[in-house]
Amino acid sequence: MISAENLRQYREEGYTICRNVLEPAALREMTAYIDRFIAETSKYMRPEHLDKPHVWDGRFLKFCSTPSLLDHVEPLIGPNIVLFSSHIISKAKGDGLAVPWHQDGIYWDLEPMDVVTLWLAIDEATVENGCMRVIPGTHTLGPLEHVKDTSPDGKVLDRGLKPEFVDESKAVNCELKPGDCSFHAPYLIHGSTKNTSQKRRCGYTMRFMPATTRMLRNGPLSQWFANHPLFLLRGKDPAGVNVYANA
Ligand SMILES: O=C(O)CCC(=O)C(=O)O
Repeated sequence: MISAENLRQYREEGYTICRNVLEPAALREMTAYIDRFIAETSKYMRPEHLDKPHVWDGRFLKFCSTPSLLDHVEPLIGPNIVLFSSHIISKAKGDGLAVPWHQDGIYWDLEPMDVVTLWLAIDEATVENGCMRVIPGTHTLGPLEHVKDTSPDGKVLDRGLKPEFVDESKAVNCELKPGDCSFHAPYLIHGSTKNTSQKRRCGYTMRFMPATTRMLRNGPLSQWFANHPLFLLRGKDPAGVNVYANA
């Protein structure tokens, strides 16, 4: 379960790590399904870019609804849990793209920006294979300026933070074993290096928000969000600010 120390760290530092959030059998099932999904999509999509698989494939929606995962999310955002998005980001051995330093919140039209990302390790994630790196405490800075990413390594996102906002000397490596996860807040500065190792690094990110967060369908990013489905996975909808695809 998530501990009081996890909650303190998430609140004060903007991230925290929990071990063994999935039963071994559930992890095996998810890993086998993701392996097959990566193989099937490999002809037309890099494995870092498998965005929103839960929208197209109900099995991923089921994975995101795993009770042990939601039990960890609930103390962070409360009992009414909405799946906002998910993304498989797998860096193949010897050929895994870097993720530039960024803040997730600048890509989202949410009000308030109350959402938590659960980054589930499918493979072991280490410094060598490009585990996620975070800069603790930066989640309170609010949105910062991002610029077109021109580095030869950072190609998963088209934009990265202006270098003046990133103090790499303060970065923490989120090293995880399969079945562990990290949680991070929307404005936490984070990124990862490319994978030149001989081990794949696959993670499945799931982004959850409380039912009180409104997703703007006509906001500045409406080309992404006008038709983006939300799923109420646990609890009720007392706020009534969104429409849910599974209601
Ligand atoms: O998987 C990574 O290296 C980065 C993931 C990320 O940026 C995110 O989950 O918000």
